[in-house]
Amino acid sequence: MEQVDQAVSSANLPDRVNAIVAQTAVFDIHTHLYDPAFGALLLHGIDELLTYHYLTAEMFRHTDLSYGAFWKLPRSEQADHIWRRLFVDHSPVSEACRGVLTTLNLLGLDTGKRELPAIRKWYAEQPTEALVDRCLNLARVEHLCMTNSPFDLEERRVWTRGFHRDERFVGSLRIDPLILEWPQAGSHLSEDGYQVGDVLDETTIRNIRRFLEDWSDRINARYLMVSLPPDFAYPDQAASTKLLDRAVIPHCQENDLPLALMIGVKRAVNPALRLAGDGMGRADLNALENLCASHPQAKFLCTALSKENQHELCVLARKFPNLHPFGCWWFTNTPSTAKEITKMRLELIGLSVTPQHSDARILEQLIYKWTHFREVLTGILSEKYADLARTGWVVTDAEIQRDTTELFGTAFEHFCDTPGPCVLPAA
Ligand code: RAT
Ligand code: ZN
Repeated sequence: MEQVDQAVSSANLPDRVNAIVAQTAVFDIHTHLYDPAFGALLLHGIDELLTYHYLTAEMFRHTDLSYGAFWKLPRSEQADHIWRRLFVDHSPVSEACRGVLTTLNLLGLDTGKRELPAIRKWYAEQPTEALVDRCLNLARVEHLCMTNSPFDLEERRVWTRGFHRDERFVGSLRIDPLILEWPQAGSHLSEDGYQVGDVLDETTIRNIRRFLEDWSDRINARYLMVSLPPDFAYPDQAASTKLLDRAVIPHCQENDLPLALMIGVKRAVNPALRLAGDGMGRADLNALENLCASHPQAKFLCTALSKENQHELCVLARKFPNLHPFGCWWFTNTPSTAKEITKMRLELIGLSVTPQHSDARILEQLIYKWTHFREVLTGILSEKYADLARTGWVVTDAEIQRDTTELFGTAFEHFCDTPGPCVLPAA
């Protein structure tokens, strides 16, 4: 009798898992979206969706237009061009194209008619605030992290002016220029009133730390973040090692903030493509291993851009509890690769991971990025629970809910909120 019950409960596992995964609220831990108070910095609308840099790069594989001629076009004509080349001349099967259609479809628009003017007309009638609510509700995103750069003048102006915060939009402090472009980045700090010199002496380090303190406070940062090239090395003779060891990591530890590392991006491989021109490479994760080992009381979030780095990243996470892998980043955010990576992570480190972030740059992308990932996760969890059921371990709905909640945000929050995960008594 017990045997039969187990067979029944594992037979409808995909439906039970789907019902739970589809409804569970998400904390999206890395996006490029902004609190609506930032006005035009929060991108939305069909022209932004169609000119997303993932789509722009794909379009240039199908056009006779020169880079220069394309960039001179007004945004709506760029969007028309991408629509014609990627959606009309060919079936839109790529993940970024499909994403536009999933998004429009879930917003209630008729994609079957293939009429861009009708879509534009609908958009013109949507107040931004209502669109924000609608997108977050459809994506079931409860909170999301912005990417906040004190090196961006437009953004800096809004923070300095001050505004009433929308609690759904959480701050994160992005510091790429500080780590990767020292001493040039120093000019931003000087303009901001922090006296720094090219040489990283005591005074300069003290002022960099004040800068980090002030900005972490101002934006109420959940973590600090930097994206790194594949050849990033640590420790190293470069300024980055000194900056990490003497300013960034001590600041993170003192304030109990994780440092998020996004490893593997080669910026401007084809500069003519502008934002779409970044590439990637397989990184040397010895740098990450050295960071985790030499700063056991610091906390590192990490995502890797190369598919080839994913296994090493998981193995490192097994060795270092102060390392929390997250997200299928950028070129790895396609259903087949996200499936492979997520499955491997669950198999190697169980549920102590945040398997996805959206990286949405345009508000409505939250809808497709989360819809598509929920499909991937449903398949993987169903398979894993079915494997367990065959051993006699049948999961309850409450347990499926607990696990999904963990993957969609509480594992991340727990990692952020647990002080010094490695402060273990010596054996
Ligand atoms: O995914 C992207 O949109 C990339 O352009 C990058 O923004 C990347 O996610 C990053 O944060 O550096
Ligand atoms: Zn990003």
